[in-house]
This record gives sequence, C-alpha cells and structure tokens, in this order.
Amino acid sequence: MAYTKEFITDLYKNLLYTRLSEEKLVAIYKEGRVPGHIHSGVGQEATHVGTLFTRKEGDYFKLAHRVVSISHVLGVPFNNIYSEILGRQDGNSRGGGGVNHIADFSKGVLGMSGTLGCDMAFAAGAAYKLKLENKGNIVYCYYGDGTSNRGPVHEAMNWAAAWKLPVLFVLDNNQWAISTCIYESTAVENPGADRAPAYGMVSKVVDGTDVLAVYEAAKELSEYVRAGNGPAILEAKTYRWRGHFEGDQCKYRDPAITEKWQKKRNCVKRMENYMQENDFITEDEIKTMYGEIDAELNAAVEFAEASPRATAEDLFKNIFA
Ligand SMILES: Cc1ncc(C[n+]2csc(CCOP(=O)(O)OP(=O)(O)O)c2C)c(N)n1
Repeated sequence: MAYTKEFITDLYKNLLYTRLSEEKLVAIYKEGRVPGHIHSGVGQEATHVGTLFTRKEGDYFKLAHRVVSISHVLGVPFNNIYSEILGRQDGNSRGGGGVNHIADFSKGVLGMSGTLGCDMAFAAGAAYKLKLENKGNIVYCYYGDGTSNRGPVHEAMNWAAAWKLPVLFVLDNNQWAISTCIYESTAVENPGADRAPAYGMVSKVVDGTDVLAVYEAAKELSEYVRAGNGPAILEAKTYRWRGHFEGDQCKYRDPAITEKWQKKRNCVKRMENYMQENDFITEDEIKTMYGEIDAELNAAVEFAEASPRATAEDLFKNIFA
C-alpha cells in the first residue's frame, strides 16, 4: 500500500517515543531512581504502535505489564506516566498503582490486573458496553504468550466470541514467560492464532517487528471487528530483548539468539531504513528527533521526581470499603 509522508512520519515518531521511553525507564532504573520494578518492552514496540494506529475515538484499551510507555500514544502525558511509575501524586493513580497500572479512563485506557489473564474479562465487559452503544467502537486487548495459557483467558475469549463482542485480542508473543520458553509450555506453535478456530474466531499471525505489517494486519482485523462480526486475534511474533525484569541475568537462555533479534529484527531501525530508502526522512532529521524526544523524556522524569510522593494515608483513598 502507498503511504503518505505524514502518516509514515507520525507512525515512526510514535514508535520512537515508545522505544526511547522504554530505554529511559531502564536507564533511570539502573540509577536507582525507580521504586519497585519495571518490565522493559524494548524491542516489542511495533506490535503496540502498529495496532493502535488503527484506533478510533471512543475505543478502549486493555494494556499489559510490558511496553507500558504505549499509553503515551493514547494521549496519556509522560509527566503522569512517569509520576505513576515513580510512586508520585501526579501519577494517573496518584502513585498508588505503579508501573503495571497506568490507567486513564478519559483516554479509554482501562489499566490491567496484576493477576494476569483475569483482566481479559475487563476487555470483554467493556466490549459488551460498546456493543450496546452500537457506534462501531472496539476494545484492543493486549496479552502475552505465557498469559495465553491461563484459564480466565479461555473464559473471556469464549464469552467474547459467543456474544460477538467487539474485541481485537492482540497476542504479543515474545516467546518468554519469565524464564519459561513458550515452546516448553505450549503444544502449538501459535498460541493465539492456532486456538482461534476453537472459539470460532478469525486470526492472523504477523511479524511483530515490522510496524507496517502489524498496521496492515490490525487494519483488516479491526475493521472486521468494528463491522459487528465478533472478536478476532492478532498474534505478533516478537522477542523479549531484556530480562523479565531489570536485574534478571537471563541465565536460562542463549544470548546469541537475543543478539540476533536485536540486530536483525529491530523495529525502529527497520522503519528508519524504510523511511530513508523511500526519501521520507534524512539521517539528520532522525538525529534531531532522537535529541528532541530525549529532552522531552528527561523533562518528564524531572517533573515526576519533583512531584510529592504518595503517602501511607493515600493507601486508604479511592477504595470501595
Ligand atoms: C496469575 C499470575 N501468575 C503469575 C504472575 C507472575 N508473572 C508476572 S509476569 C509473568 C510472565 C508473563 O508472561 P507473558 O504473558 O508471556 O508476558 P511477558 O512477561 O513475556 O510480557 C508472570 C508469570 C502473575 N502476575 N499473575
């Protein structure tokens, strides 16, 4: 398909924002500036950015614990994202949620459950609301390959399919669940796509490091879901570049394979090559963009560090009982 320069530049810029933010989180974690932990999503940005470029006003998003910077693409400011991650009161959940719980209902960002898989029912529930409203909106529901083996995932998928709920399930198959490789825990090659027929769903498998391929596949499936045909599964093949969490030494896997993905399947570099080959951007313009985004991210970290810390009293606010 022929793309306009504006579209490609916007897609790339969002990809770069997400990459540089995921790297920034690793950097400030190393400096001891992040309380708790982070799950870096470096290397997996294209799956999220490519699918989200098919979103429409009024859609909902059930994100995951990895690639948390993606909520910026949905309009959540970095000041609030970083404040939440650093446990500060300017965070989206006033610092009480932390890295796994970037939620902003005003932008359709529903957050997630730390009990992986259980939150797939949030997506189906939100999709039921959208179905009743009948405005052509859908829910984007992200999950991992390890999560795909949990019982609540099956329940949510069956419910969504039986009631023809508008959910696009996006499986970010990075091949690892902490230290367990997907091929040790799962009998099928494609834990999203191979299971889709059992639910009566359509699916596609795509190279999750090719943002344009992801976009095209998501466009086709999201249009199918928007038209009222029921849910669908997009399975994106990626690789977890870093450890499960920062500090994980990855002793359980071959570093040569990781290196191969980093060198050959770097979604940002692939997009930069594509853009330069097609005269959409120059090397200097790319360099300028890196500098500007980095400065913006540094300012957001500074903002977060200046925000007051969440206090023990805050624990008792905004709870039901
Ligand atoms: C029900 C449940 N079991 C275990 C955990 C601990 N846990 C956190 S992340 C994770 C790995 C999930 O793997 P995957 O779904 O492939 O996502 P990835 O971390 O690779 O992005 C596990 C087991 C959890 N949060 N919830």
